[in-house]
Order: sequence, then structure tokens, then C-alpha cells
Amino acid sequence: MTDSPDLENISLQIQQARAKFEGQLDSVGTDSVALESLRVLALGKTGYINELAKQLGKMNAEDRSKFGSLINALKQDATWRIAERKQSIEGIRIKQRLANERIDVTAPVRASALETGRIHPLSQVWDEVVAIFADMGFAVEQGPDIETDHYNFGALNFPEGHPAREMHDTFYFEPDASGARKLLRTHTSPVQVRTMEAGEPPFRFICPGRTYRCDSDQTHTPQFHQIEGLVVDETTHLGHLKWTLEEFLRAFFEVEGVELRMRPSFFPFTEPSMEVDVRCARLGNEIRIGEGDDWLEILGCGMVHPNVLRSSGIDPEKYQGFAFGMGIDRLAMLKYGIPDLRAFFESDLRWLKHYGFAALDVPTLAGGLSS
Ligand code: 2NL
Repeated sequence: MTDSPDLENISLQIQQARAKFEGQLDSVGTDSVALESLRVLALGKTGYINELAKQLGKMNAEDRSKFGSLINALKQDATWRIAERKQSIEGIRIKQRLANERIDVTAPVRASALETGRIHPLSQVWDEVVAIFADMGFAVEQGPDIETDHYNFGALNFPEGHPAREMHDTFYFEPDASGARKLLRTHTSPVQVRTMEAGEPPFRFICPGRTYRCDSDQTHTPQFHQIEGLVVDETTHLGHLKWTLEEFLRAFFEVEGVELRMRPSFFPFTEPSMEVDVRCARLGNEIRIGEGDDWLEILGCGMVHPNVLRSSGIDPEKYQGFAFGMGIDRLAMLKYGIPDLRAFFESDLRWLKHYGFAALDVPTLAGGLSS
């Protein structure tokens, strides 16, 4: 039998294939991709174990049966070894996942931003003042921070070249081609003029907003906040003004017995003009509103000057009204005992944690303004 295969050699090839497979399986380790490559390399259709089986065709029945079962044993062993390794790789993977994804269900819950975040005292006071006046039927109006000389001064009865203009320490922009200089509004009054121009009386609204003056010391910052209010109708008078301010101050300071004192003053845009003080007690650094023998200046007000009504397109023969203005920064310092104004603008988180308000406690008259 010249073309019968060399049986000795086949036997050796089977042994070598087994040894080769074991060596390759060793180097696969726990790499599942390498394991699949080995499966294809050894047991695939053209894999080296199947290649061995091709020689069986040339053998007689007896040899075929003998070597066939040897090759089959190798095939089965290799298949089983691969399955076994696959399972152990999967087991390791699951163990790792369990270790990595372990959570401590007894650990305390981390607070959300909504709970740890704080509302700045200025925003809080702004919202409180808006809530109080909204309850009295005042609308809220806003306008631009960059204004013209007309809306900031002219329409408000500041005469040309009058020292009151210098008093405001205005921030001016560079003049434009026509020589006109825009400015950062020094008060929120321009919003009132714009709102009156755009509408028809009666009016009842407040204007909260940012204001700017070139002034900086312990009690002044170049940018600050104001709320002004305006009521215009045919019979609006000083009594309405006094009642409105009393109602506001009682609600704002959350004390029943707020007592007001009105002193004559001067503003170009009101006639008569008054400054309003509230009764207070000073105990060292503390100020208590509504008790004691001292007075604290809190806001300015008056009856709207006929010239201001006229330049806003309102007939002063038919309509009259009152206006008032106050600093939000000062109100916040007084109500919440904040000693230094400059801290408002320093973005110090420790300060904000101390003086700030919880984000979910929105001021409402029913729920308590500052609870
Ligand atoms: C203060 C005083 C005040 C006004 C503002 C006003 C506005 C118009 C017409 C008339 Cl359009 N008046 N506003 C009136 C009186 C006082 O502010 O001490 N602010 C911090």
C-alpha cells in the first residue's frame, strides 16, 4: 500500500495538535476575543484539528476507526476546554462588575443643587417687594440700563446744567456722531417715563432694576438696585401715598406697628417731595423697626411734578399722582442685618450660605415673606 498514509506520523500529528492547542489555550488567559480566535483556528471548518481529519479518507476501515476516534476525542476535548474557559471568563467578568458596581445603600443621600443652592439676599428682597406691591395691584415694569440724557434727566425735570445732574455722578458713554452721550441710568425713573409715554392713565406700577452711579465706599457701590413706584389717576393724593407706604413697610418688615415720619425734601421730579423715616430702636449694632425713639430714613417720595407728567404725554390739568423710590440694597441690609454692602457683590459662597435663602422658599404674603 504505497499511498496509504504514514500512520506513525499521523499519531504524532494528533499529539502535536493537542499540545499546540493546550499551549495556545494557556496564552489566551482570560481574553474572550483571543479565545474565540483560537476556537476558529483549531475547530473551525479549516481549523487545524479538522485538517487532520481529512487524512482519514485515505485509510482503510480499521485505521479510519482507530484514528477517527483519536481525532474525535481531541475535537471533543478541545471543544469542552473552550467552553470551560468561556464560562470561567464570564464568571470573572461578572465578579468584576459586581465589585465595581457595588453601592452602599446605607450611605447618606447627597443633597441636590435645589437644596444646597441659595437665593442672594438682593434677589430675595426684590421678590419680597414685588410680591407686596403685586398684592396691592401694582404691575411690574422694566426698561433699559443704558439710557439717553432725555429719559434719565430731561423728562424728569432736571434743568440743563443743574447741579442735580452732577449730584448723580453719572457714568457717561463716549459721545456718538451727533455729540449725544448715552449713560448708565442713575435711577429707575426713566422706566416710569417710558411706561407713561407708551400707555394711557390710570397707572399703578413699580419698576425694580439695576442702577449706576460713580460712587464707591462702605455704603455705596457703583452698581446698586432701586425700586420705584408710581400711581397716576385723576384724584390720587398724598393720603393714598401715605397709606400705600405704610402698608408696604408693615408687610416688608413683618411688624404690625410700623410708624412713619415724613420730612420735607427735594427731588426735581416731585412737588412736594418728602423723605420717609420709620421708628426704630438702635441696640448697639442692631436696629429694631417699629419700636424705640430713633428714626431711620427708608425711602423718598412725593407728588409727581406736573413737568414730568407733561413730558410723559400726560395732561397735568387732568391727572395727578404720587411716586416713591427706595434702594433694594439698603432694604436688604436693614431687614437681614447685613453690615457691609460690598459683600453683596463679592460672590463669597460662605457669605451666601449664611445670608442666602433656600431656593424653594418663595416669598408670598400668605406663606410668610421671609420664612
Ligand atoms: C430715593 C427717592 C424717588 C421718585 C423717586 C419718580 C419717578 C417719576 C416721577 C416722579 Cl417718573 N418721581 N420717582 C420720586 C421720589 C423719590 O426716589 O431716595 N430713591 C432711592
